[in-house]
Amino acid sequence: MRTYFSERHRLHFPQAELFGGQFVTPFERPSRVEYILNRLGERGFAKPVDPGPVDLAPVQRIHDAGFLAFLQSAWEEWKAAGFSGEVMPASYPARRMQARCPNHIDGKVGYYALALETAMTSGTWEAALSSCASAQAAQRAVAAGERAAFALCRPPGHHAASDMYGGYCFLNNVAIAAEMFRQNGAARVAVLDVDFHHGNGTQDIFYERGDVFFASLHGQPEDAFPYFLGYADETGAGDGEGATANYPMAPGTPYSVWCEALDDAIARIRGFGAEALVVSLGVDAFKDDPISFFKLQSDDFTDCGRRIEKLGLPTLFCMEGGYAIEAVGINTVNVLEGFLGA
Ligand code: 5XA
Ligand code: ZN
Repeated sequence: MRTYFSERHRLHFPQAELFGGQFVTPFERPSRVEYILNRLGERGFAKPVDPGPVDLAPVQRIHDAGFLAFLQSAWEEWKAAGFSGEVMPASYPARRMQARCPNHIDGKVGYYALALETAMTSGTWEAALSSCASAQAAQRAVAAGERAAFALCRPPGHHAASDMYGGYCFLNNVAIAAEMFRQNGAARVAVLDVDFHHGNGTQDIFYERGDVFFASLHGQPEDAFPYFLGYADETGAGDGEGATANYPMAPGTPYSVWCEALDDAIARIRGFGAEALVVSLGVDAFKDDPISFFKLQSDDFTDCGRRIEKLGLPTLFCMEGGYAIEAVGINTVNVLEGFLGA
């Protein structure tokens, strides 16, 4: 299985994340990918391929034009406003307030952000584009006949909605790739999100579409980020009614329970008749993840990969979260090896 990866992810490295009332070094940091690359090398995977430039047309099909313009110019506008720190929201359109986009960058950031923790810096936009380019290059490889490919995306993408960023995500890589499969002729596509956190952005993008099935296994919203989406009774709307499946699970959930949800999601995807599969591959369901609360062991990720393979679909894996830094490489590669039958 080929890996697609851009060194330009390094352009995104904020110094601060707001966590527990303090500024800490972001959990989502460049060294995460070093652990994954090292593990891929140790296990004999081919050298990663640089994806080349992003194709903006599929990005524009998924994301709002005003949102893309905001991401592109946010850093310059922030500096021009006289701010010397990293781009962070401070004001939000809370309940019963106007949902109109302000002119001042301080207001715009609050308008487009869905969470406070995710800072932007001078290189964030370029890094987000390069992450998306990896997903696109991997998608093209699968669409051209490869059984599977791995996009080592950083920053991740599944929290980004058409017009919102946050949860470390700016562009929704899996949604863009799923849309590319549709444009390439797949009548039905499925997105399976196994990251610990609900893929609110992906769900929101496809909620009213009947051609893309979305399934997410995640920490229940009563207790876990992103808190405000991901309940089991969210099942899609309009043409998309029945094409969303949520599996919220409680603190302490072990693999025995988690994999029953996985099997159900897989059965639903099979029943949907998907012709291609995009996996939001986060490994923060791991027992030692510092910001999550499931209890998966490293070997469980191998079993997860095996079960996904049984679907028999052309499969694109896109990296999302996972912050138990020394295990992130092992757990990620375990999923890929399980899929490959190693
Ligand atoms: O999958 N999403 C994440 O890992 C980001 C969680 C951010 C929590 N503030
Ligand atoms: Zn996550």
